[in-house]
Amino acid sequence: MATDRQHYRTCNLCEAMCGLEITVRGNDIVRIEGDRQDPFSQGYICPKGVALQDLHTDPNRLRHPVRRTRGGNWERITWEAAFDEVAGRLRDIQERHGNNAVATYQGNPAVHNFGTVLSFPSFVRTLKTRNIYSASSVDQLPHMVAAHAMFGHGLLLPVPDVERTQFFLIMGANPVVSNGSLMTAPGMSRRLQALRARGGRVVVVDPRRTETAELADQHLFIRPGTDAYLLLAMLHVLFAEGRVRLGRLAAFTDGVETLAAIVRDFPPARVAPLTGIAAETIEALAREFATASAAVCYGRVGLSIQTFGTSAQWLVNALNIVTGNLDREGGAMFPKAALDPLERFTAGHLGAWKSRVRGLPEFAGELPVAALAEEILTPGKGQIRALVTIAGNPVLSTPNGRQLDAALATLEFMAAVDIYINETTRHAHIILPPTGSLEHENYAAIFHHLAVRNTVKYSPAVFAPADDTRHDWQIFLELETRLASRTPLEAIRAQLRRGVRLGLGLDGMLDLAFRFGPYGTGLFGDGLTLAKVKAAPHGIDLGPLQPALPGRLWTKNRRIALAPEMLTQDVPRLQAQLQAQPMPPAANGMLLLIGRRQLRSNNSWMHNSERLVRGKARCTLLVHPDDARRYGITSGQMVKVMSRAGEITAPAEVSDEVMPGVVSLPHGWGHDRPGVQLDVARRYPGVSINDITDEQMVDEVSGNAALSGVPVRLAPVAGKAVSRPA
Ligand SMILES: Nc1nc2c(c(=O)[nH]1)N[C@H]1C(S)=C(S)[C@@H](COP(=O)(O)OP(=O)(O)OC[C@H]3O[C@@H](n4cnc5c(=O)[nH]c(N)nc54)[C@H](O)[C@@H]3O)O[C@H]1N2
Ligand SMILES: Nc1nc2c(c(=O)[nH]1)N[C@H]1C(S)=C(S)[C@@H](COP(=O)(O)OP(=O)(O)OC[C@H]3O[C@@H](n4cnc5c(=O)[nH]c(N)nc54)[C@H](O)[C@@H]3O)O[C@H]1N2
Ligand code: SF4
Ligand SMILES: [Mo]
Repeated sequence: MATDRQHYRTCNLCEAMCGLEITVRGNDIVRIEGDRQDPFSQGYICPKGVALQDLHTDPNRLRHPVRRTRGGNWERITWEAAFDEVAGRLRDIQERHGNNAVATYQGNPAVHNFGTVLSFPSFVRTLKTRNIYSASSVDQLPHMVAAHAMFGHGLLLPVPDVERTQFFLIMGANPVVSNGSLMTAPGMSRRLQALRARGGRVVVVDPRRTETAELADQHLFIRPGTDAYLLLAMLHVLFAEGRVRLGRLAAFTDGVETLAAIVRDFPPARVAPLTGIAAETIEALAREFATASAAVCYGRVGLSIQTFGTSAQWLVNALNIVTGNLDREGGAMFPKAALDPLERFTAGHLGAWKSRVRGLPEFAGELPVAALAEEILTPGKGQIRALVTIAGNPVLSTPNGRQLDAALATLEFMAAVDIYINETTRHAHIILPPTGSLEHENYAAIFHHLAVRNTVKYSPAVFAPADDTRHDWQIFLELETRLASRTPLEAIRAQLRRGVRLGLGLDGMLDLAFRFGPYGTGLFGDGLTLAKVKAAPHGIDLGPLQPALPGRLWTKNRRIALAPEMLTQDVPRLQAQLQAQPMPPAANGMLLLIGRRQLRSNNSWMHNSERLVRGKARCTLLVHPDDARRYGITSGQMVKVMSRAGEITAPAEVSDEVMPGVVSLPHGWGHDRPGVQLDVARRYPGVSINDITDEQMVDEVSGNAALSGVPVRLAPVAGKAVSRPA
């Protein structure tokens, strides 16, 4: 009889970094629980962490490379054959059509995998293509553009000091369900309760009365896409009433006068009809924020995936700055991680080149994914002919997924580094599946940098990798080595690089990063090393967040730019929209569609775990009772939802948790496409909201997709859920 062993590691599924205690007997997982000794998560865990065991044993998870046959079946091939064929096909297409004919798309789990974080960038550089895409542009790109413009680095992202704030203004985020984003903070309910228990206040601004709003002191419905106006009006009040106090930030902040002049045009009374929030409420909110002993405004996905995404993120930062709450205890602060991503990744640049067809700007070398389908479908020099997807499912997660789905079918060649044959990877010619997350070591390089407390923790592998499998990073290294070997001399260099990286391994690279990072003392001395981190299996507490400015600023003059031109360029568009109110959709009798994250989903890819999907169908359309009455819709009835891009049919759930004029559908569903090999998910397919989001709707500054606030019409129908292109 094998005995039980306990393994400790950090869950890599979402950003919360929960400590897990995994009990293993032989090769089996007995149970997964929260690790109470983890100094950061203190035992908190959500149902997805428990479902890691289902991923580990999932019979649909690929364990060796497969090639699609002419008949549409999949055959097993060797790793060597797979690497040679993928590299050979990509190189051949680049030789015939130019480097830009090959595109890459990197999805969300890549950021949760240390091996990929380390090795993917150099693989991509080897391709020398401008067609680089990722989930960033359906997510946090506006945060990065704003941070780059204001603080000088796209990754210098302020994090709410939830532990010490006394006023927490949450806009377009639902951390009680999402477990926090660009704010790594496991156990948000407990943290919000603690905040209120110490006399602090929580205010949530959201078109839906969310699970987070239920725990708040106040919830304000806001019309989707109008947050920038609310923030401008709050700033207007602060300037008009002489409440602007930058404190120590004044010594290194430029642009206060410019901002003051901009906000003059946006008094609360003017923006109230547009936002749906009364002028007195806006005034009171601004005053409360300014007079709290420590306050922080935090805006997340709901503020970035909208047409004024970058403006909204800019103004969130601006509100924190002009009230002196940036870089101060209880405000918005900059964590200090043991591995500093700012040193490792580019600070960013915006619009150094544009996408070929629509002219959307690059940021930090990436183009907005809203342009991907048209770049594949539009003939001409630079047309995309081949694609490599890495840990991404853009058919379900990017706007107008139907169009992209059709575009992928036209590619000359597609490869996917992925664990499943899903809605996207079914179009691949070759799939290269990496080891499962319990089969490799990990370090949350990005999320320690976004955490509400400084900690460090290493996650060893729980199981040895199965025979003849490869880790993500090894896959990229093999592809890179082949692609970089165009001449004999290059081949020798590439082999040398490969040798060094294989020799160091992930541990070697991590050890060096710690030694030369903020807590290290180089090769000698008693600073942080990997050995020290490994000796603390539950993690090491490095203390609360500390003020870091102006030293940490990356702007050339080491000053904060409160109103840089990169951001103020959007002000005329904001003014024009205000003139045009009421906004066109409402005038045309249309509703605005928003999303809805759910605790037991993780974007599109964890619906193959029975324990996460069983029970009542979750892919429902929330409709306010007033709208339901108007359209003759009752709960449970099928409703056709139509947009410019297409139409889908989903069951209605009539509820006043959404504001009138707004409907909500979760994303990441729609698993019934032909060829998808997800046996459980296919039984709970749902429909994909992104079949009707619109790739033409973007935040104009960054090109980020505006997935929220899509104008739609409704029609009650008989029958079951279906999805159809327009
Ligand atoms: N309408 C709407 N759309 C949205 C959003 C929204 O709120 N509303 N949210 C957006 C956001 S924030 C994001 S981040 C995107 C996510 O968009 P994507 O990243 O494109 O989608 P995911 O569903 O996360 O897909 C993850 C893929 O990675 C694979 N995978 C899982 N683990 C591993 C691994 O260890 N290695 C490899 N190589 N592959 C792995 C899975 O099989 C799956 O194919 O969706 C966006 N789309
Ligand atoms: N369980 C679970 N957890 C997850 C994920 C998941 O899919 N499932 N995904 C992970 C990922 S990739 C990310 S990026 C994070 C995202 O983390 P969050 O940003 O917390 O994600 P959401 O729950 O989508 O919260 C967005 C909120 O914005 C609201 N909203 C929509 N439009 C607007 C608007 O115009 N204005 C305002 N003010 N609000 C608006 C929505 O109603 C919603 O409540 O979650 C991560 N965690
Ligand atoms: S909250 Fe996120 S990190 Fe924590 S257990 Fe759930 S999925 Fe894992
Ligand atoms: Mo995301």
